[in-house]
Parts: sequence; C-alpha cells; structure tokens
Amino acid sequence: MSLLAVTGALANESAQQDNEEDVYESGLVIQEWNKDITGDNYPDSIKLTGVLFPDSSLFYQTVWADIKSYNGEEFRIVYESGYSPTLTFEDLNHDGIVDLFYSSATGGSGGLYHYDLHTLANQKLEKFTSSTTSKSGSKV
Ligand SMILES: [Ca+2]
Repeated sequence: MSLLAVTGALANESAQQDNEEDVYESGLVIQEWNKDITGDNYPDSIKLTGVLFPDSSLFYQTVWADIKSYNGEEFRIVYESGYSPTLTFEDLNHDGIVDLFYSSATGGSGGLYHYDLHTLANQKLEKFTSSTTSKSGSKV
C-alpha cells in the first residue's frame, strides 16, 4: 500500500468520525428533565434528543440521552430508533434511586416496542436490560 493510500484511508476514517459527531450536533431535544438519577440528592440534567428520519415528522432514526450529572460528569446513552421515544423515571431495581426506562414504538405491524433500562446510580452508567416486545409484554 502506498503512503498516499494510507493517508487517504486515515482521512476517510476521520471524516466518518466527524459525521458521527455531526449526528449528535444536529439533534432536537425531545424532552428534558431535572431529576436525581445518581442518588446524591441533587438534580441531574437529562435531555432525550433525537434526529428525525428525513421527510418524517414522527420517526426518529437516532435517539439518545445526554445526561449531565450535578457534579458535572457527562454521559450519553444511545437508544433504538423509533416512534414516540420517551423516558420514564422509576426505581425498578429498588435501590432507592430512580432508573431510566426508555421506550419507543417500532412502527411495525406487530405493534412492537423497544425498551431499555439503565441506571446511573453513584455516577456509574449500567444497562440492565434491552428488549423488543409487543405491547402485551411477550418477548419477540
Ligand atoms: Ca434504582
């Protein structure tokens, strides 16, 4: 491989990374909250953000949460694409600190939903579960 080819490949790679970064630059805030999700009793900032599919006003092709904890740490959770993405905050593992429960609709004929459950207790981002299920709760 010539040096020129190597340089070209590296340039492509960094262009790709720029594009990925751009996705997160162009997001629209879907909803935001101030809630203590780390357990220090101070509110953290959670912004559910997404990029709509071109020519669609409903389907988010990219969805993520930008989280800034009260002490200034930043976290990002990237979610499944879908319709009507939303987060709810419930203590589903019963440790006294609310968890982040994500859901979005796949929009398929089966009425399927994506679900993701994360915790940020003690500033540690952990994923519990991720699933795609029908509304009745049966796994697919
Ligand atoms: Ca919890």
